[in-house]
Amino acid sequence: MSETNPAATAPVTADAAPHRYTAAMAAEIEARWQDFWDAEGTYAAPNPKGDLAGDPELVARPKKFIMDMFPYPSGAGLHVGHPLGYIATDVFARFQRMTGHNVLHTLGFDAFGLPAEQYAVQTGTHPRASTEANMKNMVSQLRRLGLGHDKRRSFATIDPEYYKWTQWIFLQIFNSWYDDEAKRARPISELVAQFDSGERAVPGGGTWSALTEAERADLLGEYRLAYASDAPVNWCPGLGTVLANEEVTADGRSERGNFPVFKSKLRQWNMRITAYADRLLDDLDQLDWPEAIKLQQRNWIGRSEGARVDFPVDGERITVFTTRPDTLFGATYMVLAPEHPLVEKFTPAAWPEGTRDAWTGGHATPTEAVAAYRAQAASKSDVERQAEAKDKTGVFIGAYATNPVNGEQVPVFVADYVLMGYGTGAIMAVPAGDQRDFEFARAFELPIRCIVEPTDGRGTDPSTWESAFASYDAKIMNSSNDEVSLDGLGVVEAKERITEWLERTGAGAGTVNFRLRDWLFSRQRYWGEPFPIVYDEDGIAHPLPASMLPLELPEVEDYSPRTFDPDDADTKPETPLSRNEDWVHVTLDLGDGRGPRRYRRETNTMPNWAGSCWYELRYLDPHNSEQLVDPEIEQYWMGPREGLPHGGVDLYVGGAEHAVLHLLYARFWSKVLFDLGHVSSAEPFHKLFNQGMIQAYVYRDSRGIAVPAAEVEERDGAYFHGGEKVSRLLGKMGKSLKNAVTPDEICAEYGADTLRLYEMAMGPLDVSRPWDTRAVVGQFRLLQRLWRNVVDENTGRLSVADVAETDVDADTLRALHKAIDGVRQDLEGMRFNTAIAKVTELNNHLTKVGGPVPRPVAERLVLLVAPLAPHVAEELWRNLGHTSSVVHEDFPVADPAYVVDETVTCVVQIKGKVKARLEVSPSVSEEDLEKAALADEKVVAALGGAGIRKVIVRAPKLVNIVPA
Ligand code: ANZ
Repeated sequence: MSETNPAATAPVTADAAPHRYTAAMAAEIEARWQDFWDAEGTYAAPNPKGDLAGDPELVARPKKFIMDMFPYPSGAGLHVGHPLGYIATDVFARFQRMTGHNVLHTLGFDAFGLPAEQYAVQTGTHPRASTEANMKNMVSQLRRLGLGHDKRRSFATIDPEYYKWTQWIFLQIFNSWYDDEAKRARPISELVAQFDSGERAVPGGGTWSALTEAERADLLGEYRLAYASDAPVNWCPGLGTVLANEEVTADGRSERGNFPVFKSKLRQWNMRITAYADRLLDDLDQLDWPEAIKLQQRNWIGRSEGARVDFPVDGERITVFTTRPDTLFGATYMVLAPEHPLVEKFTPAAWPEGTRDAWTGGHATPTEAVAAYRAQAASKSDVERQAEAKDKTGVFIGAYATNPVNGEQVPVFVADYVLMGYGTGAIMAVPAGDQRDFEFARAFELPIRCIVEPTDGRGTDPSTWESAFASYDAKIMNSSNDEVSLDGLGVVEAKERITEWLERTGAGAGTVNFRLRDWLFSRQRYWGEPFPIVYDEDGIAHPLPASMLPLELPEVEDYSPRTFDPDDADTKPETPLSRNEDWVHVTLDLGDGRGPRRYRRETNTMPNWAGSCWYELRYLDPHNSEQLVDPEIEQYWMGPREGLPHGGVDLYVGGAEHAVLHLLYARFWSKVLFDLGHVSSAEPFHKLFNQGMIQAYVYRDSRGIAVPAAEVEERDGAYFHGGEKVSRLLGKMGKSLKNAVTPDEICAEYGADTLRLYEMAMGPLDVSRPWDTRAVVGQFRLLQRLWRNVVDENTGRLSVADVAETDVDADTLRALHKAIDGVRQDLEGMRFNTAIAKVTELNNHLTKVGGPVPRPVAERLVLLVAPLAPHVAEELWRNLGHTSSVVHEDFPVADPAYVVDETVTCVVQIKGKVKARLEVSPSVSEEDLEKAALADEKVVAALGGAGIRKVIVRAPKLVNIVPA
């Protein structure tokens, strides 16, 4: 059977009863209420002030800001997997509205980025044109779902009025520095004042006033939170752009496009996110996020405690970072990363006497050997270099360093297993304790000294070992000099003692190292925010004054990126904006007292992450053209309060794939804006929830090519496409796998309320689940029964019994109040699937009882359904005679008198004789019942200390105990 064959469901839509709930009726009801809600502004959330100010009674309520990760308007449109999260937040938002909150819920578009540009290149359409067409399509798809968005607050990141503020934030970041003592960002002008007054020494001596403009710019560049630098960056010739570390996969390829990525030295913009490493780590503790995401952020930030140790070399020194300073006595050689800036300085013209052949790589001089090795290392990715299994390569640079702890001369190598981007780019090698060092030492005939007592029986002679020995439980040995002895200590104590010695003698110090690198912030793209930066004739960067924002993207003839042979590491990026000479070269008066001058614009653009770094703030005050966000409005929706120590959005729902990209970047921007006093919230998203994925079956023919799922037929448990047998596997849903089901199809067949219910009923929200079009009808039938319980299908008239609650039978009242209690708790806890199960149960109960449903029950049933299936609820609510929207009604509250479980009597027998009776819940588990029976006084007494051979439990009514 086809997955979306309309014939399969025809019987439920073609119907005799003229007022039955059908797809056609759903379509009519849904369109009508959607128009009504739009016209009435039903979902408008009032601000405390400004252009969106509104009903003071609503403003006075506690607020809830409920947000989705906004979509990228892809040309493929939505499939039923996309709205899963949007429906969930909508249900939750509606529930919050009905429980006394002022709820902000809206949706915008993240619309800069690569796909639009690639599509533009393929088709010759301008990225703006295709992006806008895609957004239009998505807006209508989303509208059909009846999402209760405050549409006044929607925007796209490509709107100049929006990216004006993205650029403005860039300028704030550019114009600030991180004060390590105060542990916060401060305006760069305050740093200048410190240099100028002498309060802070100008590095290298001299005074601020004696520095040239270029020298000042360079010095400030060392401090600015947004800075340009020439560091090695991830260059991806296949995409024609540089990438952030977060955009490079574990095997050294671009996350998008899967092209090789190389390290290349290019002048690029960076964000000094590393300054915030500690705070980004610490504040995680207070966020209500899934542990898995917190862990990914912690690992990405990668805090390592250890020590910095200096190894003298000819009056200079090599500084290493180690997490194991306790193994210093076992350091028998050193390694510098091939790119380490000191390599040249320490490499002599000739091999020193006694150099082993194995160390030279067959080269006549150290200079030659190092040059050849560097060239070889440059062609490898970091991951290839670090691979545990690979043969260790390297060359001796012809120099020796002094191990500070024992004065030994240890040879210095370059080897690619040491990375420039981590620690200090140099290590002390301890072959006995580190496997990579062990393998290297074996390959290069270097000494291996046993400095921890192996606990695995291998003995203390490393020449007999097959691997390094690593354990935190072992004791240190062979590790003492005249001043310090680590022998016999455990690792933790030894670390402390040696660190203290290093600090006392000045040979080193305890330190913390982070894995996190600064965020590479420029891209060689057209379709992104232009940088509000110009360069003067001396190449000094100047920020544009805020009055010149937004700096709009110019129209260009050719917006395609220049891409290259994906494997050619020696290529250089070219920015599309640089092709527009008139835009690039300008005469401007920056208002800095220098008058009009010639400038060259920055032609890189910002990465597509920029726009999503602060969008939650724009939702608050979307039309503000004077300020980023009005402080009072920001404080109202985002400010810290009880349960929200750093403030932020109350609920943020989206995919788990953004753990270290968007979520880390957005937290960083928040903290900078907080430090600079622009916002009161130091965290953007207090509670995060990751929804699961909707999966779909992928059908493949014998060649492994996906065939359209809608054309596949099932016969006797096998699947066929055009007569050919095909395989079936669960996978992603999407155009490329030819298994996409669109919300439009389902809405046409059943209506949006059914789609909403089905998506919410499929399983717990955080779990992935397979889509099954054939199962959707189950929720449609629920709505039909609901309808039938309130409206007469033949006359279309209300069919409820106008009686008082006191006249309702006790069973029904119990069913009602239990449902209210359960649904309330489930909606609050985002367990939408179990909430639907409880609504279904109540509805079935009413069907079973038969007769007209008492009005007090019918009304509350409709209210319970309202967050989940808002259109049908609104329609029934009005049918019940109400004149105001169900959206703002109060959610029912259960009467506790009916919620307490009834009990049943459980008989406890010993050897078949009744010894006790227990009152227990009818749903008691066998385990609990057994425990309760064995703990009962009478049972204990009757057993009289005898052991138990067997307990037979038949919950909830019987426990039979057989004594030993
Ligand atoms: C001596 C030592 C002895 C080390 C031992 C380990 C075990 P984490 O935990 O990830 O911070 N290291 C330091 N910088 C490096 C670089 N740029 N490239 C490759 N390796 C580097 O790892 C820190 C450890 O990784 C450091 O501690 C250093 O080796 C190595 F039994 O120093 B260790």
